Amino acid sequence: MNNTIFALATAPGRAAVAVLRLSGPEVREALRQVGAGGLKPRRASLRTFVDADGEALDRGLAIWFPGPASYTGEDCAELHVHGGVGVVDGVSDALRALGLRLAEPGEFTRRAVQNGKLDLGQAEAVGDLIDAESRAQSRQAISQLNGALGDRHQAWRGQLIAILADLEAAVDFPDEELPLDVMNRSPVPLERLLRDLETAIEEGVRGLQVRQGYRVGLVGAPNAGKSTLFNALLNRDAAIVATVAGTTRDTLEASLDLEGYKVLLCDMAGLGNPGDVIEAEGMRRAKAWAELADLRVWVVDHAGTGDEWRSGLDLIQAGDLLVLHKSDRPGSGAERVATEAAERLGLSKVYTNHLPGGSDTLRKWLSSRIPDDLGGSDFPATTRARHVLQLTQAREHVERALKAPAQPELAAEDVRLAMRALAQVTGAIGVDDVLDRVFATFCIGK
Ligand SMILES: Nc1nc2c(ncn2[C@@H]2O[C@H](COP(=O)(O)OP(=O)(O)OP(=O)(O)O)[C@@H](O)[C@H]2O)c(=O)[nH]1
Ligand SMILES: [Mg+2]
Repeated sequence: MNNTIFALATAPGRAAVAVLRLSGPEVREALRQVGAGGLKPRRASLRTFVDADGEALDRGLAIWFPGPASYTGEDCAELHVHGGVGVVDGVSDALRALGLRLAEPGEFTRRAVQNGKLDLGQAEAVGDLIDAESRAQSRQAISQLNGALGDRHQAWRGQLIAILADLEAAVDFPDEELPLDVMNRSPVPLERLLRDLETAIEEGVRGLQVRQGYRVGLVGAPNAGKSTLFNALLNRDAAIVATVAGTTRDTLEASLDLEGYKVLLCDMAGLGNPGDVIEAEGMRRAKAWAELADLRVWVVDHAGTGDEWRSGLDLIQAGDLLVLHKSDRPGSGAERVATEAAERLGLSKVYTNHLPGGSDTLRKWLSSRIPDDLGGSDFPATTRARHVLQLTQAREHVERALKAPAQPELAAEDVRLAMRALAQVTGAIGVDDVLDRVFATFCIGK
């Protein structure tokens, strides 16, 4: 019975209901043994669950999902029991005593992939859906679970098979009477595919931002008010605010939800001349985070004097935001020169302060900018570095294939490699069906 697995599908701990999930060849027999025999497929039935001695463990619902029309493709079942630790342990012990094994992490979904119920992208989407902290994350995962990734790759695969068929024909039957344009017609679909792949790779940036969180870094001089803004955006006292310049040294990350998108906000050390090794390390970390951020909020003291306003300017990029903070105090030369620098770089500008409602302008600006950056008519199907990597490999092969128009055998090899790279995204490896298509579409063979 070792191949039949079970696991608690709900979170452990006290709850109204807990769901135990079972999958494998011995599920039907196990159900019978724990007092849940005679179930109708996919119908919830009330049963008293018992152990091997016939002692009642709980009364709850049992559902039987005979394979292959089940999540894993195998025989599956769910036991809905009362969510007390004692009940869950009792039923788990009874299942273990019958020889069922506790599932490994992700094992149900892995079986679903192995049995062809889900492709790899969909399996990843299941994980993303469970981890989703914002509406955008869950929407993106659902679109992937519905097969966004698989559908697209299926279409590309079809295109590559057709291209390969042309190229194979040119290689294998050079003297036969091929349609004249066969040799010349593959560049057009290959070029179109190349553009599609490039778009998909670019989309990957957005897909990752939605899935992992859009990274916003607060950059500026010590004492500019970064931690004050960090706390205001988070609505809690997360970072220490003090009159001492150089209060924040570590990079502090916290996530917040803006318009349904997950945002990863980072407070960091003020930039300038470090007083000691700790400050120097803090500034090094701050710069590293800011460079990788999707957006830098350049915080400048509205009432600042001297050259402090410049801090962090070298990190700021077009499209970032200038925040003139402490706007409750009279503006100074810093306001003017920072504004000029911002105009040169094409930055937007807002005014904030620590008074109630004083950071609303910043929140509003972010709430419009982030959905603008991440939104679109669809969520991208490219959501992880793994997808981007495979797509980049596929693009390289398509590019190479395009460079070898006079050598169809070389081009064919690159098209095959491109297919392999794409197949790895969805986990559908195997290019043998290409040959079938060659003959089916061309009718050249006998
Ligand atoms: N008048 C005024 N003072 C402010 C405002 N915001 C923050 N301060 C004060 O400015 C000082 C520095 O604020 P912080 O938020 O700690 O500044 P920081 O940029 O995080 O500073 P470091 O962590 O040292 O880099 C504190 O004494 C705050 O009380 C504001 O809008 N107006
Ligand atoms: Mg600080």
